[in-house]
Amino acid sequence: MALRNLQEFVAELERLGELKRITARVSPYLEISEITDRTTKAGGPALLFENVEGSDVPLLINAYGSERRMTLALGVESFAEIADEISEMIHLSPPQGLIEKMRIAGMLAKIAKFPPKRVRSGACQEVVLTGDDIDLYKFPIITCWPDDGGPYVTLGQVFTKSLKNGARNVGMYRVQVFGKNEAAMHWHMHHDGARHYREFCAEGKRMPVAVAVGGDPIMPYAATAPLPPMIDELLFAGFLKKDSVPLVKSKTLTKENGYNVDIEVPAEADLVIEGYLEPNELVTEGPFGDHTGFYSLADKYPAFHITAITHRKNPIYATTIVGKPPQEDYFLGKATERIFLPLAKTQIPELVDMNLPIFGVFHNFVFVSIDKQYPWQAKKVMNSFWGTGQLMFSKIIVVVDKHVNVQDTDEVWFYVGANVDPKRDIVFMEGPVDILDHASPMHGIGSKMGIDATKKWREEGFDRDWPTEIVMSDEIKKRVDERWKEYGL
Ligand SMILES: [Mn+2]
Repeated sequence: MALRNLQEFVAELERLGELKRITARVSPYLEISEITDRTTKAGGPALLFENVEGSDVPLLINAYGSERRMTLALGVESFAEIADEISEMIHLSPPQGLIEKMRIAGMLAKIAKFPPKRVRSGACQEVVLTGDDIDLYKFPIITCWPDDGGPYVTLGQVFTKSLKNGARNVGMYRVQVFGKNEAAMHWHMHHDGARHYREFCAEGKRMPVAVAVGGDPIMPYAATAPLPPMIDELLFAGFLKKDSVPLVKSKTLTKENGYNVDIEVPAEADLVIEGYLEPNELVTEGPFGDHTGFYSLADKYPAFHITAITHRKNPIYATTIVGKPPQEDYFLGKATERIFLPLAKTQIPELVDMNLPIFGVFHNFVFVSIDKQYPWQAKKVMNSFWGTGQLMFSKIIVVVDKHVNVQDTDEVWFYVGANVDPKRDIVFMEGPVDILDHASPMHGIGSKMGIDATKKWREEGFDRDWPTEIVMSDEIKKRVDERWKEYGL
């Protein structure tokens, strides 16, 4: 059953023994971060800090920090449930050729079955603060790491609209807090929010932006899902929930107030920060201890001027930290890896499974198994990855044969060691890299490496005999299984 808001999510986590309340007084400056880091790395529960220095608002963190809690947020038993549904959607539709367009239209129609709906009022506006009453410091906004530039809103859903066509985008971008009504908006140049901002800059217009925190537990996931720009994250959320996301009109970001677009916000949110960006007004943002395990350097990003804060009467402030893995964001990424695998297979049909291992922080490593049917297909697959959406940022791709379990990283390294002749099987490519990659020679561009760890064929120029892998016979395995107790081991 889909959960409607953070209050229901917290109650459900607590019922399942997946949440711990902390009543000891803690500081939002680094202390919560250290407690959370230890808890996540130990596979611990979601944490609800009820007594944070300087704020009356309780703070929820690590709510997504396990596969179980992640599936709970998505309202399913397993990621496979959603992946299977997407698979079915793909296969129900005509398979190929000219009909491709119709197939995509059919999928879109299915995804669009539960569009967001406007409602008259929402819990997110039970309290409305404007003018001098605006104060971001009412909320327990944490400073995560010692060299961070300041406190950051880390789990905000950032609502923007295109100036050109009014299309909505929801992204998860961090917001650095500078004062009670001053902040900065951190989005990367390839993010949809940044694209919208460029449109407003080009026309010299003020851009309205709302940042929602908390609310429906599906929203942080929808905001991070790698959707193409033409798919509204709220349609995807509706598809996942099997229900429409209720929206209310924001209090200040409206055409009546002189903006070119109206911004709606999720009715169930705990907190909404409304504000605007001036065209080309940039401030120094950062540094920030990032998901790479290193600090991202300070750089210039849009200043975010707050025009209103609205919140529930009893809000919960949801946040997260990123840093050296594993962190909570790994499980959001894992959900994407599983849910989007069937879609990746439509582009890369030989793909059997993929794993973005925890130590690879999403883009440093991708382990891929393929059903190899023709010579040098592993190299073809590498090129497909480097040409597909956000997978283009994959720095090191390892390709193995279909029987290798890519979820077992030691098993992958075993085949890299065993099957690779480095000079023959390693290829290099150049192109865009993740802008957080600090090792690339220049910001945002660099090289990538592919390792072909599949069995080599004669057709690939390998003219020795490839040895047979050692595997015990099924008959003996079965016999030993049956007699295991007898051995007294
Ligand atoms: Mn988007």
